[in-house]
Amino acid sequence: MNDTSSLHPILQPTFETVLQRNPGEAEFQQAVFEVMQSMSPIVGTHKRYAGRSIVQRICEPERQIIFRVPWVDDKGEIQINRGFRVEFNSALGPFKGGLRFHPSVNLSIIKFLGFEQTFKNALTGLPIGGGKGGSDFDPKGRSDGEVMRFCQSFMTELYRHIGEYTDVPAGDIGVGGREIGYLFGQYKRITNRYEAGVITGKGITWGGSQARKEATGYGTVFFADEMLRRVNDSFEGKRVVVSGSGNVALYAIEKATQLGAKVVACSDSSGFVVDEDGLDLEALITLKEVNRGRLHEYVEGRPHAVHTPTGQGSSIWDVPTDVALPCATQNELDESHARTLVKNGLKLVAEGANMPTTPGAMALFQSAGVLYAPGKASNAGGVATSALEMQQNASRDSWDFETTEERLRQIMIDIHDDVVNTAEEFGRPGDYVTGANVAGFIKVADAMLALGVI
Ligand code: NDP
Ligand code: 2IT
Repeated sequence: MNDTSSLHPILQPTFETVLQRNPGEAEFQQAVFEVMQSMSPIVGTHKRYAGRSIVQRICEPERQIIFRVPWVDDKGEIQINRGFRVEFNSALGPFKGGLRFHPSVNLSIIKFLGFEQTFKNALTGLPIGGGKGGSDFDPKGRSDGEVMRFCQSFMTELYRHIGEYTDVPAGDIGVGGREIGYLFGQYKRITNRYEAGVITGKGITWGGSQARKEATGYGTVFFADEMLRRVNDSFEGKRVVVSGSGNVALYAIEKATQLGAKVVACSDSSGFVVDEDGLDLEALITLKEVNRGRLHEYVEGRPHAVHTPTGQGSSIWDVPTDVALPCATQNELDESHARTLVKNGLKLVAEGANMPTTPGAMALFQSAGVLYAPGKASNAGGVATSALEMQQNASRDSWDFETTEERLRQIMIDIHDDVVNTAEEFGRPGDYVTGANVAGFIKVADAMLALGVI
């Protein structure tokens, strides 16, 4: 899959070393290969980024922590999970990135996420390094008490590694406001410090930021809106399909609808829903956020809505659409999905999730002339607003929703312009993948070069 011969000769041995050092870590290797492909056209001409082992150093996490998380379930039985925190790069600021609780979590997934996060955070222009963590704990079907006991045990180990100036976690898949509350509560209890800036995604009344919950989904749509504006188009009247129905998906649906689009489909791991009337966001939020329900319940009492369970030969990407916003998980949109989407008239893809598009699908979109934005640019609004939460915590201030949303919108416009200008400067106009990877890489590499051999 990762054809080393397509890389610049300077990068080939570097990538071989990554393969040898990280055997079997398919997701991590995939993420590194994509960045090296983008760097290939420039390492020959920009010698600064070819020497001093800068690419090798960027591919090696600063620190990787793996720990046992024992906890007691409601039946009184002891459960053991595995916890991770990969502190990838702190050249630009404290390690920053979410925690994912999902049964699929392993070291490869956390490393790919931490690697991507490093460039994403650089693109925000805010002083945050990159990291990621999580556990193979599955919150589905667990009671509030079980989730709390798990979070308390997880933080009992994690607390010694994090801090306002060291490493600042947040949410990701399976980690929302409830989990952040339990994690912060335990941190506060162990350390005897109300150190609000140690974690982001907090509740509004205890140090959280307005618009953080909405930020990733809103930011993805703001970014896509800029892509459309660049080609004299807009969301007005567009058909939109959003995969997932979690935090990122729900607020992408909201903002796209506010901008005049009709969002006709969303999904979870059990299936997808199509509602030709346009999805009813209020009902979705009640179902998913308040009741923690499953998506198939949405169609009850809605004659125009259809639910298709997973495993029946079709997927959400069979639904014809102008705009696709993948907001569920990595590698959820493959080459055959991409072919169907293009055949059905797709114009734009902006990733709300991290690496949801496989390399084959990405290549197909680019060759078909579909506007395509990689997650490290288009979903950066979540972590950017986390950095705004840190700013508010540091100044013991809190901003109103409109101010915070406007800051977020401006950050997404700035990232968009930075990515577009970088792609143009490096001879790939309109190529958001090259633009994002090169612009992010340069910011991290320049800081590392200035800081000596770190
Ligand atoms: P949530 O846990 O809130 O929602 C995840 C959604 O994706 C659910 O609908 C879930 O369905 C679905 N999903 C998860 N795993 C799979 C899978 N293996 N197959 C099919 N569907 C799946 O997470 P978020 O919305 O926070 O995260 C979604 C994506 O966005 C992730 O890639 C995350 O890394 C990325 N992201 C999140 C940010 C944030 O601020 N939260 C910021 C930037 C990126 P089900 O309920 O059935 O599991
Ligand atoms: O992937 C991501 O950018 C996130 N899960 C958000 C990270 C954060 O620190 O807000």
